[in-house]
Amino acid sequence: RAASLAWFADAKFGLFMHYGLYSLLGRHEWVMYREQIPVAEYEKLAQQFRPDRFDADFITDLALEAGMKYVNLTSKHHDGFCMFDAENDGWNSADACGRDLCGELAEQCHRKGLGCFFYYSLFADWHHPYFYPREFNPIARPDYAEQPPQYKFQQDEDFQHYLEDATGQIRRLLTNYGPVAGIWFDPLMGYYGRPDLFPMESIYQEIRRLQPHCLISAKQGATGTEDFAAPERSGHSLEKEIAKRYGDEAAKIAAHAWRQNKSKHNEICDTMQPGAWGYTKADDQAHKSPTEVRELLAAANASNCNLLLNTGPLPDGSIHPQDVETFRQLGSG
Ligand code: FUL
Repeated sequence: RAASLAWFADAKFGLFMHYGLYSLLGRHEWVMYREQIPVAEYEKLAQQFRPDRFDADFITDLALEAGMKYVNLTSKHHDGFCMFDAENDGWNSADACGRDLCGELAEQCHRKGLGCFFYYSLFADWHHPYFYPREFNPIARPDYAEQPPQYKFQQDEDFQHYLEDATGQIRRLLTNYGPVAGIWFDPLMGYYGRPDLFPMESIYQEIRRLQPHCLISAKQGATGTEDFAAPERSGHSLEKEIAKRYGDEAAKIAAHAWRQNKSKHNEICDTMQPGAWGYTKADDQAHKSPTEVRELLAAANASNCNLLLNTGPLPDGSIHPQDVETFRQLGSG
């Protein structure tokens, strides 16, 4: 892994993309949760998913033009919908529209020498029947007035069904798409509700067994044994917030992980649209400018971090025209 870590420390700049069913609604990637959209209704979005203008060749050219060295796509966000052939009862892009978007991106990355990372929402899944309930952590499920019939978790053992499926999907990402530069777990807050339910070390071991070069991150860190931390916007610990929400025990775990991780070569993630990672119509005018991006990049690099800069593709998978323009200008000086 030493070579991967050295490569990562040199890379400085990467492209992040939040693309999924939520993009169709254009109201933030947490739209299912925020608006308490019933599971059955949200599922209908899969039939409307037409990523006709998701063009991995174009995206990877654009990343190169901007001076980026890697690309990270949401292989599964909190709605549980997979952007690859996940073999999970149809809840994925391959079944929905015959496109394996992670595969398409991986192929272009490999062709052009870009690192290929996959974001994976391990600590929240609003669709899987056996993810844990809100009582453990309010972000685990939308706050529906009544428990939807699709949600089946009753006791801790049930979580195994979720873990088996999630680890199966991670294994698939690591065996079906060539060399993966890194797996990026999220949302860290989901971990602190019940950290005991997640066998992180064995998941990390399995990743390293399958692809020894693959880097691992879980935001500020779940165990502290991640290869790098990737806090949002500024390199800080979440300890106080975690203490407030989940108590002192959780804060201790967070503090330990952050102590282990903070001196590594890390990554700061930020997004072109203020306040959102997935395409959000309301913020259409307010994307970051090339000057702002240059400042963020310089600040991140000066603090021993890469910048992972997010764009939220439009419903059809095309990159927002303002961001295309900005990324091109970055490359031209
Ligand atoms: C957070 C998520 O909840 C956001 O939706 C986004 O993916 C951001 C990068 O991480 O934890």
